[in-house]
Amino acid sequence: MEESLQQAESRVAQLRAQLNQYAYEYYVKDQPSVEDYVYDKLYQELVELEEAYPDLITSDSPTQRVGGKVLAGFEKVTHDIPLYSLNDVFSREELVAFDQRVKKSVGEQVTYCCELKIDGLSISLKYENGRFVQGATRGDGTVGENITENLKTVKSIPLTLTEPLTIEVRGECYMPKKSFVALNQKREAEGQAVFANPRNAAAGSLRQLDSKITAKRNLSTFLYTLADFGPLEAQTQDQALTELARLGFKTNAERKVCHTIDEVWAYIEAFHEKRAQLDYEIDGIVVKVNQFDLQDELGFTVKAPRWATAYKFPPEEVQTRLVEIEWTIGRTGVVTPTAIMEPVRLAGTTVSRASLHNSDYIEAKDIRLGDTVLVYKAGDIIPEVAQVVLDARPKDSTPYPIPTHCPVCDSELVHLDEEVALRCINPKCPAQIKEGLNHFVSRNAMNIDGLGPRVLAQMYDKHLVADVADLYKLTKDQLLTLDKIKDKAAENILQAIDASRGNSVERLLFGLGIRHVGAKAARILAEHFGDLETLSHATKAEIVNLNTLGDVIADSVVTYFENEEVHELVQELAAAGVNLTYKGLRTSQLATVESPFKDKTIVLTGKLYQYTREEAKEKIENLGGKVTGSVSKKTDLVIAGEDAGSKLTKAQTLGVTVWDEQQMVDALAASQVG
Ligand code: 0OX
Repeated sequence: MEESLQQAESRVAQLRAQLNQYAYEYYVKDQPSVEDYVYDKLYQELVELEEAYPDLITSDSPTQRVGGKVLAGFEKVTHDIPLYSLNDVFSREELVAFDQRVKKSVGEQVTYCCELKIDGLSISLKYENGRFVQGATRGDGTVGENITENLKTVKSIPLTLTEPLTIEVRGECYMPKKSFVALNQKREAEGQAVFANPRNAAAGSLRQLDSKITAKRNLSTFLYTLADFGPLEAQTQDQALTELARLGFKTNAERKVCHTIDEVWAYIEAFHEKRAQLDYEIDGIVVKVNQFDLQDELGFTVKAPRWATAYKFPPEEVQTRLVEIEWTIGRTGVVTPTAIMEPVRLAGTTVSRASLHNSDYIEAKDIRLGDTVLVYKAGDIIPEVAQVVLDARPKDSTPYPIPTHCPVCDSELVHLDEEVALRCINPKCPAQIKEGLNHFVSRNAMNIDGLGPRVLAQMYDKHLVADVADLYKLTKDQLLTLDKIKDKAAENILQAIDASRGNSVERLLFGLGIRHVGAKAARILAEHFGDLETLSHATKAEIVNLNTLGDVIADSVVTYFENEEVHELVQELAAAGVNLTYKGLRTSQLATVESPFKDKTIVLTGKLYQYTREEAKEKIENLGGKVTGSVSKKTDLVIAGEDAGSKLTKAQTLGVTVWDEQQMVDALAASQVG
């Protein structure tokens, strides 16, 4: 037995060394030396040995990269040496100015190490005696989150270094373009929301509480610096990168030491060209003073090193042809144009639709059908038409005729109160009514499942439903006349409609779609007036006196209830058994709620999975929290779901506490109504 344990021990060591070598060649060097099956066979042998001798399992074994326990949340990690950000430059002039500032400080002997600016997430990796012990996100540069479990699954991150050093290494974690495309294809096929770009996909993957999910996401890394170069010999950034590679890290091979700023510019231009061919996204070039002694002389500002700058590429633009302009009519009658274009690849996704904002935008840019247009992604996410390529305009082209009449009901379109938006003001416009029905059943409103836009549109077109009260008169036989609605679906729909009868009245109030009355105003009104009947007789003064709602909302509510048809609708709803009273918590009750949300100003951002944004908001508000839309110094807490973007970054910059979804869910569950 003793002997076999020893044998196992030595075989395990041998297997790990071999597997680590193969993995290094594959994931770090990008030069596989054996077929996958060779690796798989040895890996399986190691798994079996570790199963037989669990005492031999070590945290840096290759078998530990598959992910494991699910965390409740991410712990905070304080970076002893902060992670700096970079000052940006956007033009050759600004770059030259940077060069001049540097030379004025440290003289002409300066050289620059140019690196690709990888568009990923900054990470910091700690090694003790050559073993990976902790991995963290950048966070606000001073405090990040402990994502060790997730980073362990990233195969290019060595679990053991080639030397037993105690160091902290920094770099970028990213998702290769190919993996991003494959992931989105899979998500699309499974009906999940796709990621807007590889960066968001990488961020979403690193923010998983279940590291098994991260393990499947095929992330990679490029490391570029150390928190402290003490233990290494390097005198320059270029040597530092060589050292990092020697220790087993993946470094980017495209760096170049340049002796003049013209040479730097040539490097920038070359990679601007090559950018599309790279396997990973870059958003610019980082230019660093190469010599460490000169870096030390230049030092840091509060935020960034004076010895480096990031040249940011202009946003990617592509040309495509404008085929059609689609006009959609919203619930409030606003008519919005969307460009329908020949599909093109842009910044990682295929785009065929772009926002055109409003009719003024089309006129100002003289956008015409058949035009070749330049499209870019605003904020890297939403496609927009930047301009028309006039040289490519067809000779027979004519200005685009802005519609004068509603494309659905043909009534004349107007601009209300100097608005840029065009509106259809026919309250009987089928498009508006359909949108109104969609709004009525939506989650924040009556929350009726099973009634998607297509089903509702059919109900309306088949004259089963003309207004929201008609939903409560639907019969099973009527539902069965709709496409694709069979017995079970019809029953479910009827059940969902029936359940909504019992909703507290703020849902109905919001669902009626009174102009300017959002979910929050609806709740305030419902709580104060108690029922719809009382609210319908409220005066403007009574509403304004609540001190939380302004003139515009008050006017809108009063005007709404002055309409005779509205009274008929309310009577019909009452007759159909729809609850018209407030059933939620009173503010006086809120005062007794014990919860971490009480009296806190909270911002929700990113994608949530366990609740919708609105459900979360309602729950937090019921616990005495105030949910606002933008992050400021006054924000107490930001709840960041998957793919959270600028609001999260801002929170981190301001040092606002950030929770992930699970932390919120746990806190909601733990909160008691006293
Ligand atoms: C990148 C990248 C980012 C070192 C000190 C301030 C910035 N995104 O590829 N940061 C840095 O350098 C740090 N280098 C890079 N290549």
